[in-house]
Amino acid sequence: MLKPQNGPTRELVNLDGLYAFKVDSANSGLAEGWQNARLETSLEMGVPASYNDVFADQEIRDHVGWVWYQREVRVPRGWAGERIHVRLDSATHAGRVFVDGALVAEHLGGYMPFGADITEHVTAGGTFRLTIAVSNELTQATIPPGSITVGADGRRQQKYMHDFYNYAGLHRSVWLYSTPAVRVEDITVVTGFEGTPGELTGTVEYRIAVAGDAGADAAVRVRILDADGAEVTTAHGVEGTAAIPGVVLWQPGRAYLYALVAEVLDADGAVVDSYSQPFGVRTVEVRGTEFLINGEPFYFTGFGMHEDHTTIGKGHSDAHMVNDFSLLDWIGANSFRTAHYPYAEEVMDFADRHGIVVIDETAAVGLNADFAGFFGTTPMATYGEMVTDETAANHRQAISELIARDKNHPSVVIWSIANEPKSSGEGAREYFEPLAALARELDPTRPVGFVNVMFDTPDKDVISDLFDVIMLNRYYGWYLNTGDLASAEKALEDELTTWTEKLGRPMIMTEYGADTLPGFHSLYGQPWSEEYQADFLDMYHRVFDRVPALVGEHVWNFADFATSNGIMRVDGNKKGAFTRDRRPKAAAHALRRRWAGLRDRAQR
Ligand code: BDP
Repeated sequence: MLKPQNGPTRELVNLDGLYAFKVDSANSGLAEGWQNARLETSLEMGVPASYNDVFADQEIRDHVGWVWYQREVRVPRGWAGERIHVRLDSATHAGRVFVDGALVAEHLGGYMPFGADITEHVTAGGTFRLTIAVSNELTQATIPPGSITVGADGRRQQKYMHDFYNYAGLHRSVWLYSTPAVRVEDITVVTGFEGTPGELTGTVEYRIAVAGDAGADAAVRVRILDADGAEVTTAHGVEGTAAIPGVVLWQPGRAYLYALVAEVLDADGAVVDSYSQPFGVRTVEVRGTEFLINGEPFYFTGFGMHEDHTTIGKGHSDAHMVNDFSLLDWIGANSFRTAHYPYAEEVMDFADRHGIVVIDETAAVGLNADFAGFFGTTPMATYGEMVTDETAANHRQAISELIARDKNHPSVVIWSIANEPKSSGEGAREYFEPLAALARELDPTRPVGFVNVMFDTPDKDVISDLFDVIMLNRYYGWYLNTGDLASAEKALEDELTTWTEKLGRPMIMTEYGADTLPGFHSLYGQPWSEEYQADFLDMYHRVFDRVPALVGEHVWNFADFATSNGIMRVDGNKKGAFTRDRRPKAAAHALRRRWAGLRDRAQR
């Protein structure tokens, strides 16, 4: 799926900014036809942002159901004869898009782009009323799942089994764009290289999908440009392989991007459409217990993160993004995981440009009824009862859409298809076997994994052999052996040794962390103190350094973040190395020292 772009044959108009905003308190807007007229409201809401924390109004914050956004849009007058499209980079968790009352697009799943060709509904030079209804409901069928209950005051309440606040709204940009009728619809790039260091030749296998009636004489030309925009090679046809002699590899910490310019030509050789797809030449491979990037062992340092900030919630903001990447650089992180959903495409592009390695995760978090006690949800069996065929269908959609969106990002080295699902007991293997196969079929070039929960130790887990890497979230010394780092150290090492013996695959610690109250200090190893967080991480690092199959450490979490209410959380989850407003805790300085020392190990 191509990101809209400006180019010689395409134009792009950004529709971010203030929209009229209305909360559909009775969830009757659709039936009453709110899409057919101006919204009756005095509220305005900024896009992109979560709406929850913007208004000083608990009813808006806690609302379960639809909210409505509306604005007038003028179509550029030069667009006559072009195809005109609307695109939402996301609508969390479900979106319906109306153009002057006509439903043009709908989508389920809160972190993926969608849109529609609206040419038949609009006129170049004219205006139209864009109305977007967004629902934050999570049900048994959605990814992530949830359930809705009704409180004593009659208000609906959203329950879910994941540990981050259910922010909602238009979190990412909205676009209007033009394309020619015959156009480049999709591009897939797979890279490799051969030769000896200093004399490498890159290979670029490409596949281009063309939409519209191109006619028998139409042709596709591919031009590959280097980072300075100089043409390095050309190719012809909708698929093929191009060679880049003297290729510069995309490497962790040393990004280098080429562009593949795909052009559709008419019978006279004139360019009908042109799309420029950035890509990097690199390989990823699992060999034994090693994780290789460009044939070299790679050791992950970094965090599981969240898209989470005060006021804007999960809204994308370029300035906040640059700040987060600056902090990753400051602390010496070479990678992160998009816990627990796909992040904004701007984030993925930034990682590509700056050589940051990414574990890319679907929004399948909380497929685990064993968490009922923790989140106060109804006890039930995970497979067959909580997770249904509909969940599985939406999970397949989530995997397919993620790979379609992110397949060309050199930064992405692993697909994580779920976080902490139940991976033991009846039903787990039946559920995950087809999903692992689907991910591999859609992308045979990247390792596939899921993130294993602490209950499903190697003696219980029944699915990890279906995956290329073992990704573990462990909380010895926090939820288990609380305050007892000596026992935690033994338990952790024993478990990692058992995994190595059982499967002999590379392991990444995708979460380990301790809640920490900034400013709370203790001489006595007390949980929640800044000293305990640093000691806890030190203990894990001692163990990691003794386990050769452990190929990466991602601390939970990069920064403190908002969660739902619960007796385990005080104003959110406090396991950040940074506070929610991005100030370093003592552990951040300790991590910075460790990761500076690991640089050589990470990028040999
Ligand atoms: C893990 C989850 C993560 C939580 C974390 C925690 O993957 O989302 O925030 O634990 O408890 O279970 O802090």
